[in-house]
Amino acid sequence: MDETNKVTANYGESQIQVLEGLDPVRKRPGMYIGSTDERGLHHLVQEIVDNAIDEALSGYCNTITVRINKDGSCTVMDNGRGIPTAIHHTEKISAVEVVLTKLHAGGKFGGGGYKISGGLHGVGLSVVNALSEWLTVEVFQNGNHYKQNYNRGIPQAPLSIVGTADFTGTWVTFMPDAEIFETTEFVYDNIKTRLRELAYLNKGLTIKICDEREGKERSDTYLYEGGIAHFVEDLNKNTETLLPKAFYFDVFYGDTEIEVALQYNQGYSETIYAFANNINTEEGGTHLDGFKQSLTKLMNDSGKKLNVFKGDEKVSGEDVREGLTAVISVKLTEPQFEGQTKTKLGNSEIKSLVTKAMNEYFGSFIEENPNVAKELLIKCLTAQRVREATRQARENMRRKGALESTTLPGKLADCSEKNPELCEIFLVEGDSAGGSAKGGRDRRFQAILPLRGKILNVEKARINRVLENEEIKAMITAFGAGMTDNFDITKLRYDRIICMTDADVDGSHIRILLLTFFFRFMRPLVEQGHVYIAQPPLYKASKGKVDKYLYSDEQLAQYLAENGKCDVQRYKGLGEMDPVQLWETTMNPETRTLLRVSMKDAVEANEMFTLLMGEKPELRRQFIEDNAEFAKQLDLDI
Ligand code: 1YM
Repeated sequence: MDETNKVTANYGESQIQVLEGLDPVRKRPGMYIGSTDERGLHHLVQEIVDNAIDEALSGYCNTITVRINKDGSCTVMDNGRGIPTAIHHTEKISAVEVVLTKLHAGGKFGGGGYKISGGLHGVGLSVVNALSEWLTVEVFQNGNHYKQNYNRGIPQAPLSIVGTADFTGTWVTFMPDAEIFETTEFVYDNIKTRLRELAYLNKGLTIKICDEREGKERSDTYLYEGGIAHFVEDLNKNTETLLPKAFYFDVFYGDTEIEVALQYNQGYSETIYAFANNINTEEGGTHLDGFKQSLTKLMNDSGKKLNVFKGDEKVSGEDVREGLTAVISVKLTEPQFEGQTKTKLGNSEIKSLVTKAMNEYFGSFIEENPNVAKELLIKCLTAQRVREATRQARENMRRKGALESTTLPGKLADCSEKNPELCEIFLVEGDSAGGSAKGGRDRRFQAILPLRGKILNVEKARINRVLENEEIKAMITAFGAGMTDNFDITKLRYDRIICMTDADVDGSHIRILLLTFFFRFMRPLVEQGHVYIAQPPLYKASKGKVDKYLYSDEQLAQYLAENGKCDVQRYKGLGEMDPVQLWETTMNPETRTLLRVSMKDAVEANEMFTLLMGEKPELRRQFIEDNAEFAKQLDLDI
């Protein structure tokens, strides 16, 4: 068998190398699917979808459907060749049963094909089977409809023919085992996000998802003929772009496929996603390195050639990537994943292949479109000048001791505890609330940083203005972990960063400005769950000597219904509460409620921030009209 041949004809059942049974999976599910929480549960769907994607990548399948059934089970269907049904020569059972009941270490069933969509290298189906209360596999092949049922990985009968079929494909239906999983309830949006990403990454493949659970009925279909070019245009859809369409190429070097899509927008942030075999390589790797290096080199060469750069003027990688949105996707037969989370591509040959492809395609693009090239080069030069000015501003600040000094900002009331894991910092809106918070806090572990007025909207500002902003400078020094590329979470001085703003429109606005700043400049803070939102009460109801704090209109209505006449005071701002009240209602860890800000999906978060905080007010207005309910929750200031 030719290991490097993408489409392996006649691979089939005889190639399967059998190893062990499924006991280890049920004994240690975490080893196979990471965890048994909601994340692990959705991993099951992913594993089966990965098998179907492999079949699509081999060129035999163009539609994949995921259905959440009425009874809470999940069905994954593809229209590929169907898992081989013939009897395996040594095991004396059908290949289907081998695939569903035997674990296989390492590469997928003896190699061949791309087998690339990640996952567990083909052990996925058997792992899902082992962790399902019941599972049904159906194969449509040779004009027959085959079916087999399993309970907790154990076949209830051999694979048998139950009818005829005039199409081919594989259907797997499974009910996750409640003995194994903390929750067995599938979350539609969770599955949907990944399926949409897979549709972008596999152009021409139709991926459908539907929910048939009572009261939750909905469905979505994804098909992107433009693949990652469409992805990039969607990422940029809330921005002003330089060119109406993304630049895109797709090339094969032997069995290795390289796809790049890019498009510049008028913003200042850099959004690059790199994938290897459909896996989001969050830690980067050789494909990303190759892309970045060749982009910088091509721009510099072109700047010289077109006489846009004077003398020995040069731009840096950062200058070239300001306002860039790009997706790099490579597919290869033997991916090597490295790094802490195994999301860094290690194959060294990929770097030179990406460079070669970029030179060939992006090189020709800028040669053939000198006017576009000039516009890009001028943008890079502007970025460079601003960066230079910023560097000087930073240098001046450093000399003045503002940025990296250990001198904490004057208005910070720090805590006495020095172990960051025990410490928290409240970012408080306004000086009067700051005063109450300073008075009410437990000074051993709670620090207070009052923020004056609105902080800068970093989505619309260049980095030099961001660095000049007093409130932002104060946060950077107080947190102690730097920002952007220099952000080092291990230096963080507080485990919890708590935004404590008024329960009104201004308060919500300040909160979203803070979140935008964290997302763009200190993203690990958000990713690793260090950011929280305090929940101050909206009302105080007093009856006789008893005060009751109420945190929503619903709570107030209920309280009033249960207690006849009482005095209701509406808190307009945190500043109206005295220190004791603020401690009791909002700051005391024993009694308070904090909302933790999480970021499940960076793509969606990016979309939200560009939309809500970016350059196109008309989109924002439209979004708010379309999402009146949601906007009410966010209390957006329109
Ligand atoms: C809903 C899940 O598993 N589809 C699927 C799986 C296989 C094939 C086709 C397939 C692969 C090959 C040859 C091959 C698998 N086959 C095997 C094995 N969908 C889903 N569709 N013929 C059919 O890889 O050469 C494992 S997975 F090993 F039996 F060939």
